[in-house]
Amino acid sequence: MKILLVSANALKEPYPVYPLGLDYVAGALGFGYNVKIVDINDFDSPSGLGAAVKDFSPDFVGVSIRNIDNTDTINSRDFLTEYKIILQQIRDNSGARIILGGSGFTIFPREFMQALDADYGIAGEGEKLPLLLKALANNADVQSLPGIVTKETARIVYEPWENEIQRHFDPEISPAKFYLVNGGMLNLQTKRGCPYRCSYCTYPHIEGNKMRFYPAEDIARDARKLQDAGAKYIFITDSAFNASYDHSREVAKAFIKSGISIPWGGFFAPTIPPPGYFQLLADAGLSHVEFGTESLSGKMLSNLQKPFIADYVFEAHSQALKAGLHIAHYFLLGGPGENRQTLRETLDNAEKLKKSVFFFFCGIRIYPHTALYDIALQEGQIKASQNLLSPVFYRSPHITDREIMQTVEEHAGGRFNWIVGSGENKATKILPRLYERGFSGPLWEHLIS
Ligand code: B12
Ligand code: SF4
Repeated sequence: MKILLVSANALKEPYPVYPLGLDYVAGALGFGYNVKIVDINDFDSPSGLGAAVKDFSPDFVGVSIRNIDNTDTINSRDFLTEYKIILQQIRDNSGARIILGGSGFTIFPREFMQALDADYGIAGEGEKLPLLLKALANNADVQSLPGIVTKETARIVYEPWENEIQRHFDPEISPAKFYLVNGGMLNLQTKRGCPYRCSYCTYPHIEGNKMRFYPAEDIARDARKLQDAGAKYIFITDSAFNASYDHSREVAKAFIKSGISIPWGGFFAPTIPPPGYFQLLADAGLSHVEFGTESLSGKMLSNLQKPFIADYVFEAHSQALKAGLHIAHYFLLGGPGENRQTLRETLDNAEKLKKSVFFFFCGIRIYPHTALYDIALQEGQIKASQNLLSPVFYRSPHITDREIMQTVEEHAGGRFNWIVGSGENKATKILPRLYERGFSGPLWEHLIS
């Protein structure tokens, strides 16, 4: 049986992101199937994809839907039209049945099934694909399989995959080349799941609340494969790399043992690290720490259900700085309870975080299965029947987005490391130029003067 896996993500901001999920889907399919991965970025036009579909003549086409929209309150852009064109190319060039999956799909499975008129979908981990294919081959009832979605599915069962997980990465046949040439970044996952429950966040829904760890040696072996394939930088895609201090330390030690010499980075929660933590990670090649700080107001941190207080942020920052790491803090402003006072507190406290880049986003995207969804519903900002595939952002009733943005801009006073919104800021225009000149990695450290 021939299975074509398609990465439909053509977004190149902040940089092109390697379709890691498809390596796992290919790993789950194993050698029992004839599997080919194609990436929309490898074609000059959608008809190029059409020709590849025709040439391979698949029985099933799996389409990975990662991004729904660019999550930007100012220049909002969604990708539904692009996905419709991709599905049309597949249909025009084969009679294959189409299966959707991916993190974006998992947030809105029913909406995507309707909008794209696909045959099947898998909400959650794609490791379930062989189960779906086997059930279809045996004419069995697919509706009873957890996570399997059809246009008729009324209730979706989200069940984390507890069995073996295997990444299939072969630089000769994977779409890695495009990413190696454009930015040089590949990616890696060390565990799945986030144990925290921040009020606005989809990650615990996508990956589950229970952390499921991969053996440190296996991760280091995969990292080594990426390095040998020519990666200049590895991004660790875990929800929060340090959500387990023990496991992330094991990973760092395994990196050292297996001779990982390229820099790497990831998302971190600004909780208090054990002594020497960041130094060990720096010794293993960690170069960039991206803290999901979101606010530095005690009231807002509590409203957003963050697992830390402002003092923890200062401590985590200081330890990362001592280890010589590049640090960025991400802020989400305008959540429930945000007002002039909480905003002022956040901005004043940010001044205490030296040698850092700050990314300020205003207005929080409302997603189903989050506490923020319930708050927005109660406050009448959304309706229960509303289709949220088109982005809706939570607005604090106490302060306007405009005032938040203006206050941050004024406070920033033109400093390059204070970045408001995404994309349109003067400072963010530096990054594409650096990529063109052959630099690799997130590169936001170049914004610190
Ligand atoms: C890491 C990450 C990033 C990193 C990526 C770095 C890198 N080099 O990899 C950075 C910070 C750069 C980033 C940027 C952005 N991101 Co991001 N990111 C993530 C995150 C945390 C993990 C993604 C990941 O790699 N997971 C690991 C892999 C293994 O899982 P996976 O791809 O989901 O695949 C599994 C399943 O989905 C499924 N699957 C996947 N494909 C398929 C296909 C088929 C057929 C099947 C059956 C199954 C299947 O099986 C896989 C294995 O189990 C997710 C949230 C999350 N927890 O998922 C957000 C997420 C994907 N990002 C999101 C967004 C919005 C963005 C940005 C647009 C933000 C912005 N405004 O800049 C950009 C877009 C970048 C781009 N060019 O595409 C959203 C997408 C939803 C949406 N609203 O559109 C997510 C879901 C977060 C959220 N808000 O909910 N991101
Ligand atoms: S914001 Fe980060 S720490 Fe909080 S639930 Fe989401 S992934 Fe976990």
